[in-house]
Amino acid sequence: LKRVAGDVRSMPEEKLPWFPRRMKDLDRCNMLITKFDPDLDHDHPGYDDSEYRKRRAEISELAFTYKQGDPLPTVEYTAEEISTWRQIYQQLRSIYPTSACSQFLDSLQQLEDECGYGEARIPQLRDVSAFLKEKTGFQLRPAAGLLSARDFLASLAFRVFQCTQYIRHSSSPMHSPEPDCCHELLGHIPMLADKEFAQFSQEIGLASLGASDDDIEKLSTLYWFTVEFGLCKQNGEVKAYGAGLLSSYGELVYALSNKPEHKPFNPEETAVQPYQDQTYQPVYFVSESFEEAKLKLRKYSANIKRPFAVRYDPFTCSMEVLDHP
Ligand code: TIH
Ligand code: FE2
Repeated sequence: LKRVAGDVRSMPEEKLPWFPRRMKDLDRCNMLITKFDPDLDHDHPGYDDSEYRKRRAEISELAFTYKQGDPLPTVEYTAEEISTWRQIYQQLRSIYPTSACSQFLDSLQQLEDECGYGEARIPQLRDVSAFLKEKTGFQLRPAAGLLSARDFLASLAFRVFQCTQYIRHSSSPMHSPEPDCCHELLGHIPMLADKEFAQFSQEIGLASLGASDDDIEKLSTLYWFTVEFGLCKQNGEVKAYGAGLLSSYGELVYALSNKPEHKPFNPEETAVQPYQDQTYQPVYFVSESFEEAKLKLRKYSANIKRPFAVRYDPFTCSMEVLDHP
């Protein structure tokens, strides 16, 4: 491998999509998808609730004005918001021991012991980010809502996880079609505190940098069926490791029942499986183990065609771009 001179965008062979090279460039990776927007979508549970919409706009503003390196904004949650959180926490907590994978359970225990997790209050991103940084080097950054796959995946390459800070509408605690703080804090954070999972997440991010639209679509589908909705075997039983399951009582119970289809995880097939983002998935992919999912995914990523390779330099928090020999 040798270093590429100059900007990869000036490479003659083909036009490469822009991608972040330094952590600061993540300030440009915040393109929102206007899907499930409480201001635009008539089916959104908060559409008819002007108070809720006002609150959402207020919290979004914190993300819009955030710049890499700023302290993470804190949100003073209202009594109603905390009560939604409490209900979700209690219900999910009661089924985690039988439904969640062991890595999740270990991390959640640590978050409860060391980071103020519990039903009484909604943890602040600032505290959680400091916790994660010590465990796996991941850090958080506030996001105003659902981001484009390209931007979201790119931040993972830097071990930065973009998190929403608002909470779902109180009328639908069991399932939300969009991410919210319950999804981030209960679904993603415990998994990101696991070393192996953190590495797996960063690798998806690295594979996405400068990839074609077609490859981004496949990677985000893989992400969907692993990081969001993945199941894995542990001691002969099927357990959840996907964040979208671990933050939705309704879907977690459903995914582990005999109603949906369970298929073995195989990246080539998984990458082209159509997915459902309004309600529960009709199909889930089951890995033999965590290690298996990671190895298979790494092999898949290595086969994505790009005229260069990237390597993250953790000392300078930047990407080294190398061309192939
Ligand atoms: N459905 C999840 C929940 O109810 O917590 C949230 C999401 C997961 C993936 C996309 S949105
Ligand atoms: Fe998510």
